[in-house]
Amino acid sequence: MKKTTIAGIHAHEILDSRGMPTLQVTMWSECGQFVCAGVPSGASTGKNEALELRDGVKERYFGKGVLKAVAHVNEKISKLLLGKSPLNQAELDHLMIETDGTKNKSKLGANAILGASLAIAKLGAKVSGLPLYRYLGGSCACVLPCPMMNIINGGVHADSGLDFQEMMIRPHGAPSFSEALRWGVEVFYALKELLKKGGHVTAVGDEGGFAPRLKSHEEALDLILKAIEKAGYKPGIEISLALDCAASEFFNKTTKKYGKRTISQQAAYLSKLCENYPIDSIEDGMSENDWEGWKKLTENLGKHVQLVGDDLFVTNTEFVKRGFREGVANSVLIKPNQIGTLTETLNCIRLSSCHGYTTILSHRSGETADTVIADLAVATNAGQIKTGSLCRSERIVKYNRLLEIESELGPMAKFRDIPIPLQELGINSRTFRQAPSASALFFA
Ligand code: 2PG
Ligand code: MG
Repeated sequence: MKKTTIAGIHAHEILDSRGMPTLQVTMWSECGQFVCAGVPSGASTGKNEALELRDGVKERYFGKGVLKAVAHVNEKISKLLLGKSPLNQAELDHLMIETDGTKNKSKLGANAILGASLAIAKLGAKVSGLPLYRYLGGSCACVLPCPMMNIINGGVHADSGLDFQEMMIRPHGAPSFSEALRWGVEVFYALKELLKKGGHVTAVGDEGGFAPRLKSHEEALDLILKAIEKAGYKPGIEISLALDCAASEFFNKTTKKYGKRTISQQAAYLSKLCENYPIDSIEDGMSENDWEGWKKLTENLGKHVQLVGDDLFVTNTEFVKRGFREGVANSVLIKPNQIGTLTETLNCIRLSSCHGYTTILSHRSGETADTVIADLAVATNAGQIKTGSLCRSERIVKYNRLLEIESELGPMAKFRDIPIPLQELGINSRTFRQAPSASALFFA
């Protein structure tokens, strides 16, 4: 019989896509199978995220070194896992959670625990002779996610001067994932041309989207609409727009204002944007500290626009349950490093789906070459992924992994799981402005 137990674990410090330290965990089985897992890191982090353990030694990487987390993997976590079967994911994750013993994984560090947790899953898949998405999702794991591609970067991810962090395109009308990706690339380059013509810089931000200095969100959205048309696609019908406002970053807790806007003005502003543009998904339109504002936004837009909680929910079932109870948001952004283990990540996806909330697998702004979120999106049939723009290898590597999975699944690969052409529902680009297609796509 093949010897599948965990024979070794080793972590070391690597750099993420911003050149800041993070960790990589290598794990191997008795029968000599090796796997590696890299841990990402956010910039606009939610206050309730599990703790990313940093050394705090000013002389090394401005205090951002992760040698303590590395040592925790190599010592404490290693002791826990050696000799165990990687097939028992939930049990091993639970063991690490118990050993840490804190609510936010601050003792061992969520970065240390997640590195080990992802490595366990990868080793489990390897010793089972299965691709990760199939190992975790079984034979029904076949839905390729619609990519949400962040082609204009703002907020804390760029110096564009825009409050909103991400302006994304969703090529939901494409017949397949690979076509959706091609559409995205064509729009990205059409946008580059338009920016050049308009005398703007075409340098990119942290997630590979352009970061021009623009006067307003509307100017950015107009440019994206033009780029969609220039590339030969129909805004709203074939490609819609999505925002991540990352509003916690510009909400003032004392004055209760979003820049110059009051809470009601912020909700009204987002409604107006949805009337004027084919926007069908808004993430963190309100701050994590403003559940009242979130309620208002959900009442206004929640029936026909996907309202995604990122900082609000931090991939944590405790906060997601509060969302269900209070009727807040209708979608959950899923970032494994916000919660710290694969088991808890999968639980959050399951719980959200059970309550009719959509889920979106997501990268972080500081990424590694790890492609685990691509496999997770297919394993859970989540149907959506957010993994940046159409340049920068740490983003592209996830798209390329999805192309590989699509090709492997062949005719079994599904893309749009709701096969209702929007035209059949009487929705076209003109009526879209009153009746966004999101209702058809997300809530049919
Ligand atoms: C977000 C993410 C990823 P960060 O806010 O959704 O796009 O950014 O990793 O900086 O939190
Ligand atoms: Mg976000």
